[in-house]
Amino acid sequence: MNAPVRFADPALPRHDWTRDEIEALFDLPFTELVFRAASVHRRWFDPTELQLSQLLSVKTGGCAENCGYCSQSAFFKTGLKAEKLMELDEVLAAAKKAQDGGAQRFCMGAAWRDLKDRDLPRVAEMITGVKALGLETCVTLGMLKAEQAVALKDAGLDYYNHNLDTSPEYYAQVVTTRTYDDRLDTLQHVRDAGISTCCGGIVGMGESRVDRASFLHQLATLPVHPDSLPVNALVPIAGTPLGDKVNRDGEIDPIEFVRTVAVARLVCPKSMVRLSAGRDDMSRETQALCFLAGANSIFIGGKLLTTPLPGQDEDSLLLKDLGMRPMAMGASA
Ligand code: SAM
Ligand code: DTB
Ligand code: SF4
Repeated sequence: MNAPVRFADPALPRHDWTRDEIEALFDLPFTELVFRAASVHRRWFDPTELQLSQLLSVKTGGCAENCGYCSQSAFFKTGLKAEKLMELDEVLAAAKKAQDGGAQRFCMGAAWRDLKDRDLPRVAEMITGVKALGLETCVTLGMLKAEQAVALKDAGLDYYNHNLDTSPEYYAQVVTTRTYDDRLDTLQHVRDAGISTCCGGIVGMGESRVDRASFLHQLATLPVHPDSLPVNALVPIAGTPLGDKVNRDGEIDPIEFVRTVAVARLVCPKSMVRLSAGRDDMSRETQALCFLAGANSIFIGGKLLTTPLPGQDEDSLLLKDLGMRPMAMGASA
């Protein structure tokens, strides 16, 4: 007797995805892709729940990297004023305000190429203080050494954000002051220290669909899938190479953006897929499609690091109209 044919369960996390398989997902009819992503989403999460994070730029501008999308790079004239590392009490006041506004995770970003040991004690105090308020903690500080990651973990760090940003093939069109492997090394240090990873990228930088598939292939074949997976739509910043290019060539099509979210959900089924930068320019309908396609996390609070987000009233109304609510804290898969 022939053995029954068994199909692999599409909701189970896999690390052996091929690029061809991921490109084939992108090429599915839109309705089929979104249906599959929504089906996988509800196997691991309640699809009516959203995780809510809030950002604060604790050290703004003057960055030594040349990321072609970034308002904070010292290489480009974007009109942004560089500021020093914020004081602890200012950060804690901002975190309290974020918590009162409904944030569950507080993410502190610094425009650094890498963390300098001299700045570690103050950043560690910020993490410990924010954690003591009862918030989840996240920082994004550029490249880390292994021992620095351990020190951040000891301070109470829950998540470290470090994005791969795009495909390895398109990377040199985006940044040349660091390599893809530099990024992978920091992610390894973060995992080794027992910190959860937040790792994603940006779409709409002039990359092709093949690049978007290759970028998601990188995430899907990491030793551990990112715990949080931010999908940013480029916020075009005047004065940056990619902002100027996208202003000329046009932005990513919303349908293609939703496809990217859906494929992210399918290849990293247990990750929190975050609808991140670019939400301010998105219609409510596009955001709703993203949630249907498996996005289950957003940034709130009116501002990302240097660019705007929808305000609290607008987001509360969107959640109410969609019948969605904040996820219970610590519910991450
Ligand atoms: N300097 C640190 C680093 O690069 O890892 C942390 C801060 S950096 C601003 C965090 C992430 O924000 C970047 O990796 C990028 O994915 C995203 N980002 C920055 N500027 C953006 C823009 N204009 N549009 C969309 N995403 C952006
Ligand atoms: C991520 O992927 N997106 C966030 C967070 N991680 C640090 C940052 C978005 C920044 C958007 C541009 C700005 O506000 O400067
Ligand atoms: Fe610096 Fe981060 Fe901006 Fe790149 S994305 S220029 S590393 S702040």
